Amino acid sequence: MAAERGTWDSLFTNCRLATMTPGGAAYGAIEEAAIAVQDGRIAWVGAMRDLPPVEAQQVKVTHDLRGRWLTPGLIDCHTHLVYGGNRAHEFELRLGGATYEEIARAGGGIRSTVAATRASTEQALIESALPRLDALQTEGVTTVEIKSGYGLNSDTEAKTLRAARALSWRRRVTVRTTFLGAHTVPAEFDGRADDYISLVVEEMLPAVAKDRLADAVDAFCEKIAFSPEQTARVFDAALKHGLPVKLHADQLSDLGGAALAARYKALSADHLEYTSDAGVAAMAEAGTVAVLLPGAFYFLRETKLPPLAQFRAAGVPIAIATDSNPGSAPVTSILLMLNMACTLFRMTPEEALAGVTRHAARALGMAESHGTLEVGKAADFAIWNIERPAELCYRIGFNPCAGVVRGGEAVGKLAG
Ligand code: DI6
Ligand code: FE
Repeated sequence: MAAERGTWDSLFTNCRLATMTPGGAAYGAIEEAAIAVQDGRIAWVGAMRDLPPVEAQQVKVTHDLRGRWLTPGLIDCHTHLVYGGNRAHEFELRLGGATYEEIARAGGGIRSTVAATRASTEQALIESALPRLDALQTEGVTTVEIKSGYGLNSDTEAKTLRAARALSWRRRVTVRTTFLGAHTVPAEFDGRADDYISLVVEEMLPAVAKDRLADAVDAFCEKIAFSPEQTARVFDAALKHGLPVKLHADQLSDLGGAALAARYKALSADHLEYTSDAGVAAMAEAGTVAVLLPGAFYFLRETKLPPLAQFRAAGVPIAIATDSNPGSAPVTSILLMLNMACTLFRMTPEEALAGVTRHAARALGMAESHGTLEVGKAADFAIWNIERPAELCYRIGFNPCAGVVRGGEAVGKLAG
């Protein structure tokens, strides 16, 4: 927190900071605080009384936040934001008694979104994702991970990842892309899952890596998708191309996905309702983040809770994300996920907030540069009209966000 002499691009004064740095006060809170920005990064953070004489700093712009709370920009570390169409009809079918798995096995589910995504132009995919991205951003999200996985052929997977990257040029938001070619077996490979995996590892993944379209590789390890052996083939190829891995693991059944992900030093294993004690231990050992997705849990009316107590006891970092997708989580509210993480999973508000900041950054391999308010990290902030951080988790359907700053620049207008 040493005062650097020089010019600050902006200084936010009279705020309360939830720095989310671990080990000290709850939420890493600093009351009566200030935070300064230089070249898109945090240049100074601390208590107002320790602020070096402001004249000496030649601050370009000062924002008096008049007691508002400021948190790190929120990070949605697991979404499938780019896709064609929607699946409201399957929602009706499920309400009529069909299960998610039955619909998938009957050729609906992911495959119906694949058909709509293949039929969409890249531009149409961008345009349809923008309102969803805007909804997240309005609630303080500054970084979003976006997976492919509704293309399932080389052209459409690449189109999806390009559309995802393009979103970051259309909005002031940081996008991390993940190649999820192994999401499900496409209809044209029915009964030939191994052949499809060969296509993924021999053609699709090398092309995605060559064009630098993805920052990580994911797979869906599940009875209705891919076996642990098939998943391992995808992971071997990912590591060969220098890409870190993540996994949709143990969502509907325990195939040992969490332990498999840990064996590959995965950044994260996600969903995890059915994860065993051995899976938890393997994740702890590997430093793999547990990404919990309460929106999918809720929307599929799952009753098996992820092993939260075990994750806590083992010291596994827990992140929370929307899983925004048309089938199992048509969610575009990160604040609602904070609420659900607390009400459904009994996480504490502080754990939930760490789950969309510090731990979410780690799940994306961005812990060095994002996720907490510390000198040198990206100046990504959300500003809130709240009295205490727990309010972010407490309300349902209310957005107290008063402003968003990404890379030191305001997204839209900051509330005065
Ligand atoms: N698990 C999920 O919850 C999403 N993908 C996955 O592997 C849902 C995908 C969908 O139903 O469209
Ligand atoms: Fe997902």
